[in-house]
Amino acid sequence: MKSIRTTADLAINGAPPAYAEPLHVGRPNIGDRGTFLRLAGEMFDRHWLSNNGPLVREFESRIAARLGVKHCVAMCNGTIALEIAIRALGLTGEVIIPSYTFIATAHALHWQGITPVFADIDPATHNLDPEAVRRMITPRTSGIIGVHLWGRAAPVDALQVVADEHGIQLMFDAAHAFGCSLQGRSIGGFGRAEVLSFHATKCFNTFEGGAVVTDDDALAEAMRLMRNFGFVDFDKVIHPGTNGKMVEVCAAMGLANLESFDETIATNRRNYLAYRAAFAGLPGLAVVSYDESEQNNYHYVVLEVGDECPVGRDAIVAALHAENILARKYFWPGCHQMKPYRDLFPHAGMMLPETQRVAGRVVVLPSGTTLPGDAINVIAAVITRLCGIA
Ligand code: T4K
Repeated sequence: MKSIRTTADLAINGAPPAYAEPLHVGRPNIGDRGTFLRLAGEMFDRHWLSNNGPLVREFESRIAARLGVKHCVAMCNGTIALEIAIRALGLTGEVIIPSYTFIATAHALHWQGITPVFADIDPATHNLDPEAVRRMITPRTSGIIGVHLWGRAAPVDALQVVADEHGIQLMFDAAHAFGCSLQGRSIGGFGRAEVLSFHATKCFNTFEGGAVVTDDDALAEAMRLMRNFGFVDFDKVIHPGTNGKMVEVCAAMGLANLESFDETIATNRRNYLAYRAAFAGLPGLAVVSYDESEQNNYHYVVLEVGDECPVGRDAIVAALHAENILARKYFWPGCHQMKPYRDLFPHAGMMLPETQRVAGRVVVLPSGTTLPGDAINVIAAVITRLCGIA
């Protein structure tokens, strides 16, 4: 086991950190290189690199089959996929989202002149609280975007009730939730549409990439048009659009990574269980749990630092960073505190007490297939020594 110092020791002794190379949250999982290189070679032979090529089409049908949905519309990244889904659903005015999410959820609305209205979360799940959503509805509200944070399902049924009561749309940002389920059903088939991210840092990646999945034929058709400038034929555009296309080399990466995805999940689960065991019974420290009766991708190992912990979240992050362990404060300070939205809603925090509390106590720890064998013990030792409980 590596020798662990406190940040104070480091400052005094100038000792080197526990790891010479940083340990990252979101270090990419890279599947079988042989499969990827074979597919990339075939792509070069075909001289077909983008624009709905055969690899993208195969990738889309494999994702749709895995999730049990009718349509997968692959895109260049999750943010553009969100924007296209939002536009295809005809959302306007105000849309309710959590503030406790990655900034892309808010930006995808704001970028299109739609106001993101932030509703508070349930501190037990970190997901939207349906009653808080209900409180934020106004005559301008056209929809709700639930986020399955950490891959744990948002309260789909309760949000659908709220949406139906008000005749507004419901879709999901499922960027974290590829490979996860709710009541045995794959995430991907809920609401009018769900948006996936296949960014390099996600448990399953296509370098950059994303997709909208849906059972709605007309919606899928509209999104296929929108991601390719509205073209239906040479010289014929029938819809406003943008360039949201996934390229062939990204689909090749996705097809290669799909082959090892179940192994990736198994590794993530082992890491998650080892972290849970390492922090079990320690005052004020809890690894957020995944429901073992569901499918989970176990990608995010989320440590909550409660009031009973002798040191605060920020001190823990600083101690880990001093050891070159780049733990993250996702999604602090909440979208509502980021400049574009703080300027729009300077007093939003008054409506978001749980968001502010949770955002101040969460630290996401490194995991994934590249995690060194000793890392979980080292990380636990840094934290427990800092807390004076080791
Ligand atoms: N909705 C939600 C709920 C999301 O979480 C996201 C993305 C989206 C929508 C939008 O989907 P995309 O448009 O991105 O497909 C990272 C990712 O860039 C972002 O995709 C992700 N969420 C978010 C949770 O994490 P940052 O700002 O933390 O990225 P960055 O550059 O700090 O990288 C994270 C860590 O990964 C670093 O420690 C470095 C390491 N890393 C990164 C890359 C790209 C590597 O080791 N290798 C790499 O190739 O946002």
